[in-house]
Amino acid sequence: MSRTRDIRKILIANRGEIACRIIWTCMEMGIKTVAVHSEADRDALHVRFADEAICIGPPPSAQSYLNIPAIISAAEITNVDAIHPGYGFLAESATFAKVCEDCNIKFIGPRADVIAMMGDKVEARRTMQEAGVPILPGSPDPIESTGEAKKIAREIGFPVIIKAAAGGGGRGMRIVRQESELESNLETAQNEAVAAFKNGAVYIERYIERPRHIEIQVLADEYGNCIHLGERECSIQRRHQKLLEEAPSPVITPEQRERMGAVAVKACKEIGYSSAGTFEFLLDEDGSFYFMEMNTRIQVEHPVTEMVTLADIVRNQIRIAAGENLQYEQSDVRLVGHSIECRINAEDPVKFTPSPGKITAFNIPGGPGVRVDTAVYPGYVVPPYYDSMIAKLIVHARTRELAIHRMQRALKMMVVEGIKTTIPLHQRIMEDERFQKGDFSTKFMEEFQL
Ligand code: MV4
Repeated sequence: MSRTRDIRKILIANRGEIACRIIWTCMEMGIKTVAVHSEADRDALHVRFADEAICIGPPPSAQSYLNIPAIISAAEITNVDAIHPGYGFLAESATFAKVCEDCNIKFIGPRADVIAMMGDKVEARRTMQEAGVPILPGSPDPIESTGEAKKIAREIGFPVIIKAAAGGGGRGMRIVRQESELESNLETAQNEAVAAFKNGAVYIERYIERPRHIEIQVLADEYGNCIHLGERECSIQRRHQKLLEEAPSPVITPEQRERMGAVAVKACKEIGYSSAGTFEFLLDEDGSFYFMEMNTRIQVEHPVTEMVTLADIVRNQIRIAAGENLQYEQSDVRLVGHSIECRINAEDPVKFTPSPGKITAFNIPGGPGVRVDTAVYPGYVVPPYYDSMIAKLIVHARTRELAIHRMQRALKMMVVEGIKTTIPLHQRIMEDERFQKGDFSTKFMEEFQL
């Protein structure tokens, strides 16, 4: 077994449940941890459980969790070997990955140039096509003129979707159903892209009306070894925020899984991908799948994959970052049972508006097949500055039906008082007939009434 660098101490450039999740694995691996925190997070659990903690700035994330000089200074002062970025914040900043590299601190993730390539959706599409990944018919380059947009839209046929090259996660998209609407939508999309990303480049794709969002988890080491850990079904979302995820997808057959997994693994090898990563696909009603985006970080919903594979994805990220070889081959990966994750947000479940404040009572469900990833506790005050997710409730059972039943009882025993949460919404989804049958698309929540 090779190992090119020792990782004895890791700085976690994040907060909340994912910071605690990373600390769990570091503790199990005998790796020391450094927490960084804003002035609003002095009483946060990641600060309490890390071996050392450093305040990096005022509450707004632009001055703390996104403050590269402050984070690098904390890393230098504490003499860490590596930085784990978690998700969000700097996790997909090619600049941050490059700064870490230049400072001789291992960034736990893929190379900076790979992050940058995947961040440009036009370049990612081209790279994936060259690697043999199916993509939707569309423009090979950013659209330069209305005439060009019309020509391409006629070739692929309406409806089409205009997306920002620097976008992702659903921001700055326009659906166009007929040619007469193309010019105005193109202009709006370009203006929105400039405003949101300071980059007006947009491209066009065929629009799929009722897709499912299926993503494949991969693990790749620095020596070209790569495996996939199956798929996650992420179609149940609202305003491009996922609400719940499951593994496996109720509609993916073993053959389909093998096809999607093989495509993702081949692409990773061709681009020199290393670390954990996720390929997002749109699945059409006829079973065709198309590349949408690649996420070069650990994701919020990684626990459902951990439950059905028994893999620890954070442990694998750390081992890969230490220059170790992947520990298993594809034939070692076995999916067992079914897992569902409900994201518990401090939000009004009807209006989806934030509901920060003091948690007066808090109970975590237990029992077989129940996992809760959280960083809150009774008396904790949810600050208004960050993402509203306060916990992830994850269950595992032998079948999907049993997993739904287990989630229903776990939701009843998950008590959060003092603030509003999305728990009642999840209870309603678990009771929904179409959800129970696995008969849904990304449009599920538009048709759902609480
Ligand atoms: C699409 C699409 C249909 N056709 N692209 C939304 C997030 C961003 N990553 C891309 N998105 C979509 N792209 C084509 N060609 C539908 C969506 C979409 C969606 C995708 C996944 C999960 C939820 C979604 C909700 C609305 C639209």
